[in-house]
Amino acid sequence: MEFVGKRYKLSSSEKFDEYMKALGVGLIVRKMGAAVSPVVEVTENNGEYTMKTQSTFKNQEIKFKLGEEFDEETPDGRKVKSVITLDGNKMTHVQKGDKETLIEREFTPTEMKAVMKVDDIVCTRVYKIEN
Ligand code: DKA
Repeated sequence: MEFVGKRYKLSSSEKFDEYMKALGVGLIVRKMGAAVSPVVEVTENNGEYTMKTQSTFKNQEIKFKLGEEFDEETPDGRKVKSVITLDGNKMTHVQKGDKETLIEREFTPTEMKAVMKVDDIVCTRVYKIEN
């Protein structure tokens, strides 16, 4: 996969505050979440994927196999059951917890676009490639 090992840094974000609010994230964490530009990197080794999301607020690392449910702790501390699948350069990430969240990430040679949905909120975050 061409996006493996590339670093993508947040460059624009829409409706992220509404998204976090719908997930019950408190004001202070929302302010910190809004202030940082995380860097996302996906690597793969023998079918095991690692996705690292790094920022001065929090570093998160999840490990998963495509289509297999795993336990995830989100950067704001929710414990969810997640499944990630891949179709070409499009990654679909379903998180089941108190609420169900859908995160679709599309990787291209220049950027990664994440569309994050919860309730009727659609948050769009675009990350630009760093290397
Ligand atoms: C990102 O990957 C953001 C990930 C969203 C996490 C949900 C709420 C976090 C609150 C700081 O850029």
